[in-house]
Amino acid sequence: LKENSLSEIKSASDTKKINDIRVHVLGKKGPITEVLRGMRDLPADERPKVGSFANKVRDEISEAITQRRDELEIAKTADKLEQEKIDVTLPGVPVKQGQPHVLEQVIDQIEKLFLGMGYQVVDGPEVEEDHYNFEMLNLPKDHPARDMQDTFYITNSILMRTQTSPVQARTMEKHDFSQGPLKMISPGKVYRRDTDDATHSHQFHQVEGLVIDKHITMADLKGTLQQLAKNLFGEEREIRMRPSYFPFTEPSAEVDVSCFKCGGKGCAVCKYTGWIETLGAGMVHPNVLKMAGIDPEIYGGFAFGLGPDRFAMLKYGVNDIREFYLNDVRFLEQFSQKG
Ligand code: FA5
Repeated sequence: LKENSLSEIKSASDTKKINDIRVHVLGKKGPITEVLRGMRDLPADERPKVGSFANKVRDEISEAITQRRDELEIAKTADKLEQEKIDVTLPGVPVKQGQPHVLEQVIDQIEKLFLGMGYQVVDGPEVEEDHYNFEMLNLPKDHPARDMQDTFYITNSILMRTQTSPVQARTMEKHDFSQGPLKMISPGKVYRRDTDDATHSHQFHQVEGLVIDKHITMADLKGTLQQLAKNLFGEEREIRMRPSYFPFTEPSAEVDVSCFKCGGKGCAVCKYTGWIETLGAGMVHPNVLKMAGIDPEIYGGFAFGLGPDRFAMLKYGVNDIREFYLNDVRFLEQFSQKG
């Protein structure tokens, strides 16, 4: 039995076979167990002899099994390593590297500029309450100016925000002026039931800006926006402010940026006037301050809301706002930051 088993173990070619042999020879119903079990029928003086012999055979077989199993495992691992060998000298497959979307790049640049001027960047919800999107901004229900921003309503009082201005309402409400003035910007997505065309999208971006302190004037607003235009579009750019109307600012202005060096691709968005409308702004309306719990006799400030999509069009001479949302890699790759 021993010789047979040992030679079978030696020639076993996989671990399953080894296991079969172990069960067959050493298992509960195997011959060795049988011998050991049968010992009670033997005369007492023969028991130790037979017992130690059977145990010795069992130990030898068991050791041979362990040894063979180890050999097979090692061979298997070596085989696997051989098969999975990697030739590190082969040329690699280049990994396609992504980059921030061009709108993200423009928003980043705006954030950096304002952070440098001591503003904080504040987030707000895109699914907003009518209360913050309109009412707190001096636009009560049925106010005709609501028509200026055709709205996606979810329920009577919940909507997709049409502007980033609700974030200023939310921030004003919470601000503690004993800690200093309020200076914030709030970038994010906004939604309107506008028909998509070359300069309008039903979902676009805005960056809200707000400063509230004592003695803030329209000159502070103009200086800030001039700084913004020059930082984004180049030192040679100018801005102009045209009287306008927003319910939450008084006076209000529409702000245009000059299309310097007309004749380049940028001219297409500038048409023939030499100016492009980029943002709305004004001095925060006393009603808006009051609703947020701020005394308009003491504090005042300016606010603006700009469209990074229009900024990006002007900066890079993109003629159609829809390009930003088609996600054609060939278009997006043109704005690689790799230099
Ligand atoms: C507003 O949304 C005001 N909340 C801005 C504001 C903030 C005024 C604070 C005063 C004080 P308006 O609807 O004009 O204003 O939009 C602001 C900017 O968003 C526009 O100048 C334009 O750049 C951009 N914009 C507006 N509608 C669209 C659209 N459908 N697609 C792309 N950009 C748009």
